Parts: sequence; structure tokens; C-alpha cells
Amino acid sequence: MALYTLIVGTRSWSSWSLRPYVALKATGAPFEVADIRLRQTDAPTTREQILKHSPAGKVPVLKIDQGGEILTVWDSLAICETLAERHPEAGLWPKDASARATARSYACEMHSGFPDVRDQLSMDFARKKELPELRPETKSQIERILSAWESALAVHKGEFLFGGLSVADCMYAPVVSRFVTYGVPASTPVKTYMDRVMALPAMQEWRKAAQAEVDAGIV
Ligand SMILES: N[C@@H](CCC(=O)N[C@@H](CS)C(=O)NCC(=O)O)C(=O)O
Repeated sequence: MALYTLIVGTRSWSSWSLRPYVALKATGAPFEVADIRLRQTDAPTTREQILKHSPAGKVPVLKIDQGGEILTVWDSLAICETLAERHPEAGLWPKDASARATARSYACEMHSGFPDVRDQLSMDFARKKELPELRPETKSQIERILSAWESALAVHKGEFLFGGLSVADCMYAPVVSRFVTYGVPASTPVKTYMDRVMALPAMQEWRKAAQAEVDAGIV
């Protein structure tokens, strides 16, 4: 078994799985991926398959081989935190304590919020779709996301929200893909940021896998 095995859901849809995938790729550590198809109702169902790996019954799950003993970590943010701690050289959190506190706020705001964006602009990674009629809540959540990105980009003036790629970017990576899928209008700095995120090798690999699902008629 490789040091790391990341268990993920259907690539086109599993926005939570994409987050730690981007973080794991940024560590440069070799890893394996195990795919579980979401929304399977025939045995073994999605839930049965996931429960073999994690009692929480959700993907993503990271398995770490600690010399034969397997440490299981679940939940996207817990996995990103664990990777940041195990790979300090990857700079997954900003060095500066104030920037780090703000980056954590960004990551947690995404992790616990924006339910209407998640509901109305569901991830469909490899496809382009028409922007639906947005509810007022969805509109205000999109505005909040865009203004949060603009503000971090203006303050840190880097390639990503807090300079180098951080967990905040990993947590927002699926939102970037949703905004691309649905053609959400954005300012030039935000558009440039989104292009950079979409160009990450992790995002390109994810796109390839999602496109393969489309081609195979799985999604
Ligand atoms: N808070 C969790 C959410 C994970 C989650 O909801 N994952 C979905 C897939 S994206 C899942 O496993 N669903 C189970 C199912 O479809 O049966 C996280 O951050 O990892």
C-alpha cells in the first residue's frame, strides 16, 4: 500500500473529494486514489462501499500507512489540516500568523457555508451549463465569495488567495469549477485567479477523470 490512499467519490460531482486531492497533489507526495461511485443504489451501495473505509460514511477519506498500521482521516478539512501538518514544506498555510488566521477563516467559512450555492450550482466538473434563475440567497452567497476572493487577492497580491497555494484555495477549488461551469461573471482579478486554479495540475487531472465519466455515460 502507498503511504497515502485518498478515497474519493465520482469526480464530476464530488466537490468535497476534490479539496484534499488538490492539497495532496500540492505536497508532492506520491499517493493512490480509490474511486467510489456516488448514488449507487444496487449492492454494494455507495454507502456500503464507503463504510468499508470510514465509519462516517462519507468521502473523502485519507488512509495513511504508518508502517503497516493504517491511520484513517475523514472529512475534507481534517484531511487538508493533516496534510498541512505533515508537509510543512508545502506551505499549505501561510507563514504569517495573521494571514494564517484569515486563511483558516476562509477555509472554514467555505466548509460550513454557502448551502444555496452548493444546491443551485452543483458541481459537474467537465460540463458547461446555463446559469439557472438564482434565488436571492444564492446571489448574496456568490457576492460574498467573489468579494472575499477579491479582498484576499488585493491584500496578498500573490498568485493565489494568500500568496502561494493554501488550504483556502483547496477548499474553494470546487467553487471555482462551479463558477466556470455556470459562467458566473467575475472581475478581472478574480477571473485571473480562477484561471490559475483551473490550470493547476491537480485540476487538470481531475478534469480528465471527470471527462472520462462523461464519455463513459456514468454521469
Ligand atoms: N463535511 C464532509 C462532507 C462530505 C460529503 O458530504 N461527501 C459526499 C460526497 S461529495 C458523500 O460522501 N456522500 C455520501 C453518499 O452519497 O452516500 C467533508 O467535508 O468531507
